[in-house]
Amino acid sequence: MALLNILQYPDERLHTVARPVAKIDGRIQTLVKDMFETMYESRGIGLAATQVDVHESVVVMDLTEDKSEPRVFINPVIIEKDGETTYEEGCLSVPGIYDTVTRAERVKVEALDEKGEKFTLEADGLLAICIQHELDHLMGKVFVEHLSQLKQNRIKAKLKKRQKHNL
Ligand code: QAP
Ligand code: CO
Repeated sequence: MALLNILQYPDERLHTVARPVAKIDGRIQTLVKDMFETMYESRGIGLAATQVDVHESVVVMDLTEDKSEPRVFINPVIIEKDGETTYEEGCLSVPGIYDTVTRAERVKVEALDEKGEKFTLEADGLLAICIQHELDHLMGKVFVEHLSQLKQNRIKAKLKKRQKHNL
């Protein structure tokens, strides 16, 4: 087991588009384990491989308080979406920043699990929001990019300043 380093916005590597996983082997299973460990340690509910500088299509998620519902999405694709909802989102790559994002209310996602089994999931509520947030990461998009340019510039300046002070 290992804790992975989480890239912090505005790191340009967060804009890398992930490639599909060709084969679910020991390397991917280790990546999944390490991503869960890293997410739980940081008290997150979702983490995309992009955020730990691995540019392959892997997401882990657990919306529970007691780590009882770990979910793995490999090569996920949203095949249906409808409705509209807003939520005050945050992100482990944008620590301490929360703002309102509008997304689809319901999504249907197709993906592989950690054993390579294909599954389809219909989600709403926080799960649907989390799926869309994490799939954005795989496409190189961070939630702040849903906000106005003014807000993005303010967030960038704030995080750069914070990162400079931590040198
Ligand atoms: C994405 O976000 C998400 O700023 C997952 O200091 C967010 O796990 C999906 C976190 C909202 C749906 C709704 C953020 C932890 C965790 C922080 C996270 C922080 C500590 C964010
Ligand atoms: Co995020």
